Amino acid sequence: MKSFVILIAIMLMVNQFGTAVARSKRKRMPSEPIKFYYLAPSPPCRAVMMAARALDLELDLIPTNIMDGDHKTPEYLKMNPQHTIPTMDDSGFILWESRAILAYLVNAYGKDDSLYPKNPRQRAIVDQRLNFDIGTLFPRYSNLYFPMLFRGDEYNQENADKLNEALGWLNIFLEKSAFVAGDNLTIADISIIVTITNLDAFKFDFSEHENLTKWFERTKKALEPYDWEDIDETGAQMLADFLKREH
Ligand SMILES: N[C@@H](CCC(=O)N[C@@H](CS)C(=O)NCC(=O)O)C(=O)O
Repeated sequence: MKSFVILIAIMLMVNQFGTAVARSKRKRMPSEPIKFYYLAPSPPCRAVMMAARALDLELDLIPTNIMDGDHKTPEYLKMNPQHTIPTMDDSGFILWESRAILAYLVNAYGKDDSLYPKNPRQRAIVDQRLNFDIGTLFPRYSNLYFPMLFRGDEYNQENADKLNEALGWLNIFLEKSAFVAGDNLTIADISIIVTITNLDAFKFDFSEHENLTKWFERTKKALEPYDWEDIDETGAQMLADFLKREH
């Protein structure tokens, strides 16, 4: 009798443990599709759209044409006074800044933490790369290309050299790992690739950076199932066509 009771108790514990594991692995989903204010060629919008695909999240896409001032309407400014795209609205929770959105989506809806690891040191490296992206790589890209895209200015060699220096640092980050923040794809790769895809479409030659060139091929492949071509390559090509028209 005693051993029968113990057996039942063990079975109950195993069952509860199994249920807890199943619950922790079950994916949380938004109660309704996340509203996403975007424009197809916008690099930060492209990063979030690919991450949403990787997380199997449905976005309610709301085209927001910054050329027509859709981002400066009173309604938009009430939501995001900084008037930037992308902006997301997850059942009333509003967020902008693409890298913050990427982190939120993985934290809130990732079935695991592989895209944004919880381990403090691994996460710190992802954060360092994201900060490098927003603070160094993207500004150096935009210093070179924004004047060309939006003012029709000439190519500036000094700004190109600065951009190339940042690419050199990225190349060094990639000496010891397959992806920018370790051995697997993270949101840092997804954030950084959109700039590199633009450079590729603009025919900026970064082939001297071998690790970077190999990483670009590897990351494109990793993102293929999440519509890299449709989202990232197509968006970059739109910008490249615009650049050609300006020159
Ligand atoms: N750091 C921001 C940059 C957002 C940004 O500047 N987006 C551009 C389009 S790519 C924009 O909204 N420009 C219009 C404006 O700033 O008024 C992010 O990553 O979300």
